[in-house]
Amino acid sequence: MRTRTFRGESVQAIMQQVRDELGGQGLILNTLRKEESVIEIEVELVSLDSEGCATEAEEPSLADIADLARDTDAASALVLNRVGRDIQVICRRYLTGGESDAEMLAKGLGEALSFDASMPPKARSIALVGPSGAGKTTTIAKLIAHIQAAFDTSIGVILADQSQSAQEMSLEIFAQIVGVPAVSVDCGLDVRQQIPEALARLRDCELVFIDTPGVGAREENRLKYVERLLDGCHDLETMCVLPAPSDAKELSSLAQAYRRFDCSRLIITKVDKTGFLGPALNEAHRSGMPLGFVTGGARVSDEVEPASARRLAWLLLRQMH
Ligand SMILES: Nc1nc2c(ncn2[C@@H]2O[C@H](COP(=O)(O)OP(=O)(O)O)[C@@H](O)[C@H]2O)c(=O)[nH]1
Ligand SMILES: [Mg+2]
Repeated sequence: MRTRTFRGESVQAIMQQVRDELGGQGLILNTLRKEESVIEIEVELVSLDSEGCATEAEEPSLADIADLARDTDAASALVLNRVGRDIQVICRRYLTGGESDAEMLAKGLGEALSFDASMPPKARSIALVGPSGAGKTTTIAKLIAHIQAAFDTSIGVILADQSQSAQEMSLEIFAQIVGVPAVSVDCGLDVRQQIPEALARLRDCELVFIDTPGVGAREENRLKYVERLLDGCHDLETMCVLPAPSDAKELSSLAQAYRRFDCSRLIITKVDKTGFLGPALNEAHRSGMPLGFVTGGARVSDEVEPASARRLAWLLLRQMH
């Protein structure tokens, strides 16, 4: 992938540079606020890619993967080693005699887990909650990009995480580039009023994403703060964001601590970074939370895709090779 980084003082000035130099062909990959008056935008050079660079190999079909898996009895090993006992028991019904079959594994996962990737959702506002660094902000940007490309839905964002560093994606800048109104909430005293007021300001938007501050499982004060923040908000769906590369105990304490948020779906991030999806799937199974999306990649143009049993079977079997 050919990329280029542009720097400037304002989004308008940088986007003008992008238009002048790339003829409007750039795809936004990342947006950072380096300093108060320095904005950095990373852009993929789309036109160069399509002419000169090899495109990524197409994803093999489930049948191809099953063939590969059969040789090494991969699915059985996977079921034994990478997912928890409860899921194993269900998958074993389908993977009889140690036979490795991706379709059968997908059937097992389909029974062990539930899925809900409906988007746009039924609720008007969606808050993503999760630990710092889980990928909440990046996932919101990815979802916005996908929804804008597919639907005619007017989107807004509420920026409730004030602790962004110069290395982290700035959702404020991204929103400005893609024409999405953004309202920052001030972590003042009257925390319960903040989101309803921001939602009122975004009353013309059909769908509003809320980017919340990261909270660890043992950070009781921060957990209470986010709880209060979302408390007065009606017509809200909360999604729990858990990074796949985490240990099972940590995921379990996070899921437990987040019960107070009444999350209706789970997003598993960073599946590109780990060979072990098992702990995250175990948590989905244990909590009974439907899986919404899985993400793979640090940039906005990287994957956020609907979670499905077939896709998870593919991801799990891919990790065997
Ligand atoms: N490899 C990989 N990195 C990701 C993914 N999602 C986010 N990141 C990176 O993880 C870091 C934290 O992401 P961010 O969205 O700021 O997390 P937040 O603190 O939960 O908002 C950033 O460097 C992101 O680029 C993903 O799916 N895969
Ligand atoms: Mg964030």
